[in-house]
Amino acid sequence: MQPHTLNSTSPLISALNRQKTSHTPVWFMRQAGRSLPEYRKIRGVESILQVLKHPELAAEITVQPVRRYGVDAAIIYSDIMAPLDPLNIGLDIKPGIGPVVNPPFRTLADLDRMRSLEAEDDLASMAQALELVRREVSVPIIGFAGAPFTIASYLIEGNPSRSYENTKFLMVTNPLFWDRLINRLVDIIADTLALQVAHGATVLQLFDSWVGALSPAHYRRYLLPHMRELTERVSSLGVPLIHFGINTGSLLDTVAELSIAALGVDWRVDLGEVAARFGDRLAIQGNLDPVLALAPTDVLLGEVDSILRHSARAPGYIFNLGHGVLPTTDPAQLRAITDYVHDYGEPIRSQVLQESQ
Ligand code: 1CP
Repeated sequence: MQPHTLNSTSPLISALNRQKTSHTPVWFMRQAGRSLPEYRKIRGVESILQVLKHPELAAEITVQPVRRYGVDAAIIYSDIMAPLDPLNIGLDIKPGIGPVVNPPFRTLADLDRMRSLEAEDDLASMAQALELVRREVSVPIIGFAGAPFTIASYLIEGNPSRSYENTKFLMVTNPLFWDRLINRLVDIIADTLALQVAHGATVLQLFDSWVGALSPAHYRRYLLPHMRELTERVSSLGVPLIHFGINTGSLLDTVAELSIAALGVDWRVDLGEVAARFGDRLAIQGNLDPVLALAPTDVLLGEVDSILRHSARAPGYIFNLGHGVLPTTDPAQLRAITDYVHDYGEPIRSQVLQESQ
């Protein structure tokens, strides 16, 4: 394995600054755990919320994929709902299901059930895990949080949903409830990200996984002002922020107005088009369909090659999947992607660019 480069000159940070890189950086959403045998060995059967109470375990799980794949970043092992766990809102993360909130948040009175976050105390385990990871790796550490809509969807629905009917209903019918809830979440998210930076995160990602369920008009009306405030607060931390959501093709023009460094996209968008449209302002991250990592290696690498070609018009580009690693993925496939992107990413991208000029 090649020695890791220092944080300040790491390919990930350079790409986020839309500068030239020694190789194309790559990491995988949900790279920590899931498909790794060494993860399953130490993970046990407890809820992830219990695992997160042991910083040395969380740190080890964070570092495993960096060792195994040689990826260009570690992402702290946590969950988008973890910062809400200490707030006593009736949260559980059920193995095989996901976040459950009982009873769900539906009225103004429910908001009083959620106390304020005291990040240094409430998230002390997360801070310790970050400090441990910082000693172990020289690649950048990505801190992350869920964005307000995606967290609100779990609080209001009470469980994973694909229609978000209660969330959308309250959003359009109860502006007082909606604005108060989202304001509370903006505070929690901004404080969580600030804590992560204070303890070693040098890149941040905001997961707005489910916001693609909204129309562009509703995104503008009910979320954009809050997202502006959140991303402006985060930009004062001085580290690059990546925005990610699935199914967000029709929202990208609006999302690109936020104070962010990079747009993360899924496979439903044409990467070439996104690179041409936003690459002069933002770094671009994505967008291999995670299902393709299950295909035979030659088929998979053909798809990786095609994505690299389509990315050429974005000076800042980070290879990633378009959503999280599927649990059935063979780790050797992720290693093969990483090696291919490292060896051929920049030669391919500069060749395509030259040919188009
Ligand atoms: O690399 C990593 O795996 C880092 C850890 C990580 C991250 C980045 C976890 C651990 N969760 C997340 C983010 C997360 N959590 C997102 C955004 C990314 C995405 O869209 O996948 C979302 C929406 C969640 C919410 C969540 N937590 C779900 C999805 C539920 C749904 O609506 O479909 C699930 C299944 C969880 C539980 C969870 N989070 C993480 C793990 C390892 C697990 C599984 C725990 C278990 O089953 O025991």
